[in-house]
Amino acid sequence: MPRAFITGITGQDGQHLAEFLHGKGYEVFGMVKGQNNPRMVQMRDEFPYVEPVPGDLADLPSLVKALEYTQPDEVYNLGAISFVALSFNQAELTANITGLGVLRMLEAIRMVGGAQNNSIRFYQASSSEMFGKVRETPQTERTPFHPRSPYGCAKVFGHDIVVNYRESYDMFACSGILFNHEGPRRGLEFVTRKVTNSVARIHLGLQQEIVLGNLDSKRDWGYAGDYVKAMWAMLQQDAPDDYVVATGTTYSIEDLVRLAFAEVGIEDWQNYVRQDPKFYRPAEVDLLIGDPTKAREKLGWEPEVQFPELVKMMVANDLALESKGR
Ligand code: GDR
Repeated sequence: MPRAFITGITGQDGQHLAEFLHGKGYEVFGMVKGQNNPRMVQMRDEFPYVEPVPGDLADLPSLVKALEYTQPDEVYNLGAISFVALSFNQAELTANITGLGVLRMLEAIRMVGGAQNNSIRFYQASSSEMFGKVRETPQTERTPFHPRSPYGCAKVFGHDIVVNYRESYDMFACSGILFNHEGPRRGLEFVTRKVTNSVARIHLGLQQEIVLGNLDSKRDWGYAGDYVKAMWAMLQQDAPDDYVVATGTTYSIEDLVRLAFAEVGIEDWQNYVRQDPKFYRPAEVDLLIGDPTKAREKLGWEPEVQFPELVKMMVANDLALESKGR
């Protein structure tokens, strides 16, 4: 039975990946930080097959202990401060967890012996936020980075240190440059879920309006359930490499809002949306659109869910949740 160790297990991607790997016959271990972590209760109920293991990306000895205990074949580093807006307020914490956390995990793998014989395969969750103020469109694995937030800067460090450890120590370490990926498990702080949940609540008479920031930025949005399959596929190749994972299409926040309201039969969405500068970011990423050619050709990976279908799925889920009082 192959063994997988996942950081960020309680997040959206951790949940999808745990489910996917369990379906493939893996023994799944999930790193859980903090004492009495409230998300653990939900995890135990929904994913009883995941064994929780204590650890923290800020604490190298805890990572070493976790690897010694779990003896994994594959490590997926999904743990991070992942909310871009928060990273402007907690820049140092973001650099420590989202950036240095990657270095600590790589060091932990070397310490428990994985580097010498390539026995532990490592996946790093890199991000399209690294492209930031994009140098070319669409973005590929060769597009230079120009991050626009402390989060993006930390992810660039994480990405670069993975390449460096791969080249320096011959580690089987891969980065997936994942563009935005969403779904019913997305946290309410991210714009897709914020919109679909608010639309459901407005439809049910539980809320009057949605307050948003910039409606003009464009994102390449896919379904998280599709994207975790690419993570796994990267670690099954003969050689480690980096891959862009995206749909190759882009939509604005305004498109998202229009599509979501249309799901509940509201066309005059402008009457329900207010913009507030507090949701604007000090520096914005205006346009993201990825070129997933390499992932398609080398991994045989293709997104199955396109954006309109994704919005439909998320609104339907939020309608079901909100109508039974969550
Ligand atoms: P992003 O996702 O920053 O792209 O990073 P998010 O959903 O937070 O923002 C997307 C865009 O929407 C605009 N926006 C708002 N965003 C939020 N959260 N709330 C609002 O009210 C709002 N109004 C407008 C933002 O300005 C932005 O342009 C996500 C995260 O999951 C990262 O961790 C990941 O690396 C990348 O996707 C790929």
